[in-house]
Parts: sequence; C-alpha cells; structure tokens
Amino acid sequence: MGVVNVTPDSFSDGGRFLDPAVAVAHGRDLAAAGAAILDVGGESTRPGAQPVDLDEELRRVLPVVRELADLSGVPVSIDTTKAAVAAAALDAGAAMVNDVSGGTREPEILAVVADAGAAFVAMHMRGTPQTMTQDMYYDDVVREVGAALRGHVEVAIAAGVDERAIFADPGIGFAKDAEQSLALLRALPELTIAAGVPLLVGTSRKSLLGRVLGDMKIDRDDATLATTVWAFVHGAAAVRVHDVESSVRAVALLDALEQAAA
Ligand code: PMM
Repeated sequence: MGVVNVTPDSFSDGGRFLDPAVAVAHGRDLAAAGAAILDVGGESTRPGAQPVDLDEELRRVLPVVRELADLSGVPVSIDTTKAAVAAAALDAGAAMVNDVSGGTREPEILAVVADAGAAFVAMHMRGTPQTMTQDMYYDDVVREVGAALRGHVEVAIAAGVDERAIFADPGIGFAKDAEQSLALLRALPELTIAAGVPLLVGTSRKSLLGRVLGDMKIDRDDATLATTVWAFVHGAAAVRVHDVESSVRAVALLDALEQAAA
C-alpha cells in the first residue's frame, strides 16, 4: 500500500502533495512502482496534529481519489475516520476505507463501508492524535491490542462489512512507545490469530525507527525496509509505505526465496 498524503503537516511528506495534480502524479508513480493499493489521506495523524474539518478534508482528498481511481490502475483506499469522507470517497471510486480509529470515532463509517461493499482496515489506537501520547499504559500490549483488534473486526462484521475484505492493523506508533511498537512487531503471528483477519502493518518512516537506531535524523527508508521484510516474513498481508519501489523489490526477493527449490 503506497501512501499519498494530501496534507500540509504529515510527518515525513507533509506539504509535498497538497496540490491535487502533484498528489495524483505521485500516486501514479507509486502504482507504476508496483503498489497494489494507494492510500489517500487528507488529515495528518502525527502526534499533536490538529483536526481537519469535514469540508477541508473533502476538498483535499476527493479530486485525488477520483483521478487515481480512474487513472492509476490499482484500487484506491481512503485514510479517514469520518463517515462522510468515506462515503464521498467511495462514491468517487475508492474501494477501501482505512480508519485509524478502527471504526470507533464515527461508528456510522462501518455501514458506509458495508453499503458500498468496500474493504476495511481496522487500525488500533487509543484517544486521538492530540491525546494518544498520554495513553500508553498496557499490562500486556500484545494481548490488549490483539483483543481490541478482534473487537473492531467483530463490530465491523456485525455492521455488514464482508469479513473477507477486512484487514487489522496494530497501529505502530499510535499510543505506543518504541518498546511497545517493537513488541507488537515481534508478535505479528499472534496478532494475526487474535484478530482473525490478515494484518496490514505501517512502520514507514516512523519515529520508532529513529529511536531504535539512536538517531532521529537518519534516512528512515532503509530502516523501514528492514521492518517491511520482517513483517512479510512474519505473516503480514500488506505493508503501508512511502517508498514503494524498495518494498516491491524486497517482496520479489522474498517470493523467489519462498519458491526456491530446497
Ligand atoms: N500510519 C499513519 C497514517 N495512517 N493507517 C494505517 N492503517 N496504519 C498506519 O500505520 C498508519 C495509517 C501515519 O503515517 P504518515 O503520517 O506517515 O502517513
């Protein structure tokens, strides 16, 4: 899943793709580089990011979703927690809704996904981007995130979302410190079983990587690639990345290794 952030303030690419034409060109480049899905978002979820109102979010994402759905040749996902944005994006041709609140911020979003027969990503977080760094206490982060993801999946199924079209996402860095995020990445097989659906994992360029390597300023695409390989080797179904080209190459190599004669 390639990231197309149409925001002025996302962590690694804020402001680069605010012009719809630039965002569309970027999305098409990611599709050409081998992305299987393009994830278009109009509201930054970095810690402390300010909420974006409905009209502004629609203004940012709709032209980009519409054009990428038409031109990119791959399915488009809308990264939003707002039911009205999800509905408008699905109407404009999106095929998937990626909700970082797992369907909890605006539970009506689930009926919107179900009615459209769309796919759904249920991510785990606590609070909002404004409050999530104050809510990072877990007795057992793997068990609690796994149970919460299963809860999100069950609520989505009960709302009519097709179970075969749901991904769960542990929400790396969302109300988790570096240690907790690493514990979740170590536990991807357990989380897949707990959630009962395939996992999508997002580590791309996150601060966790800089923290682990002891340098917040390094180029995080190298470190991202290590986590991409880790995620796929440990059973993830998809990764959400900014640099699609390197991940696609790594996946091709992993496939070759898996198919190699013993
Ligand atoms: N991370 C970000 C935004 N949306 N969605 C899912 N499903 N998983 C994630 O890990 C995730 C997400 C924040 O990253 P960005 O600001 O660099 O896009």
